[in-house]
Amino acid sequence: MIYKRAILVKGGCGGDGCVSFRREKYIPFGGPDGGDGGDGGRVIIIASPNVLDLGLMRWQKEFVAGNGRRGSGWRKRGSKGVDLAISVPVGTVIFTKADSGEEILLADLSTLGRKVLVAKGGRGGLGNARFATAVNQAPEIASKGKSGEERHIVLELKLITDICIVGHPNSGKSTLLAAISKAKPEIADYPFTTRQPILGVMPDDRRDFIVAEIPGLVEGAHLGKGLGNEFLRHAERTRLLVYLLDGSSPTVIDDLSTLDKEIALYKGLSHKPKIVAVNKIDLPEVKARLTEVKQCFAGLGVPVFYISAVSGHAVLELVRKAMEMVDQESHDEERISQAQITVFRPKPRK
Ligand SMILES: Nc1nc2c(ncn2[C@@H]2O[C@H](COP(=O)(O)OP(=O)(O)OP(=O)(O)O)[C@@H](O)[C@H]2O)c(=O)[nH]1
Ligand SMILES: [Mg+2]
Repeated sequence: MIYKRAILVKGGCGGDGCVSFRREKYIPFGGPDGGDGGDGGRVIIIASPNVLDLGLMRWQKEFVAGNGRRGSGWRKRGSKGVDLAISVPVGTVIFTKADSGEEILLADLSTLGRKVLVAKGGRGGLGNARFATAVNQAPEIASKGKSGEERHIVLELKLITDICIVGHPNSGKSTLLAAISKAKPEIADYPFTTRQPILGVMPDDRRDFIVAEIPGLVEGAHLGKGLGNEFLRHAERTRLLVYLLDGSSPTVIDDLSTLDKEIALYKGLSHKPKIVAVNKIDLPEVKARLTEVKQCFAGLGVPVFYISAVSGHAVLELVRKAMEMVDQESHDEERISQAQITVFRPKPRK
């Protein structure tokens, strides 16, 4: 899957204006009748449900809209250039590149059907009919169509999810995802089985919850170690993080602080609501250490669950709490977005 691509978008060129004079039987000196050129087409990017990644941009780097047609006699305007609509997945963020190389946010296509104009078409040129004046009644000039806007843009896909499961490699993220959703990820007893983010749908009476698993994080992930760094961007737009710890790891208590440190060091993730889940408690060695682990995690200040993704122990409780926290978070988001809407009311007339 492709999550980031830089492309060039170009609006179509405007068609040229036309130089033409009316010539008909019994109408001598019919006057200038050259029509204007048509405007160039625009490049639009649209969030579509049928596209899963930015794979279209793997080979194609330039996206050019259609050119406007030339004007013609009888004051006929050239036809407009055909607009080019590029479909991208919901959750694509678009940046433009400044001359300094800095990326400036242009649009965030976070809802289905949202679209943004990224390159305008050039204006069509004027035909000679437009240049006629009282002094110059037979102008032999027309203007050329303008070239379309040209822009280097960067598209970045950031998945929009309700719950994101993060954890060290082999902690059981895929097993938990398979247990709580309809996803069927690959599960194996070696690290980095999952190399791409995986989405699952968790059905509920009220609505479906989207759950994601991102590849395992290792120490230094925020600096690019392992696979995690590239995929942490998908955790940026989740409502809840589930820290999944491998209960059978001898360093399970330190694992939590390593994981939390990596998450905190990645921009914009430290404030996210979170749940800690210690997995694999069906194993005898984990059961033996459970009291000690519980004591260490008692004062964390976040909900902690002791689960077994394989046997399903306490998974339902974890899911219920997760749904409750996601609902709370979406209510908060709604309140904030409503508070940001300014309503302008006209003053009553005297
Ligand atoms: N006993 C026990 N084994 C588990 C449990 N959950 C996962 N496992 C095992 O742990 C191993 C790793 O599980 P995965 O679900 O692939 O772990 P992951 O975190 O997705 O691993 P990566 O994708 O490689 O990072 C598999 O052999 C699972 O069967 C559990 O609750 N109990
Ligand atoms: Mg996995």
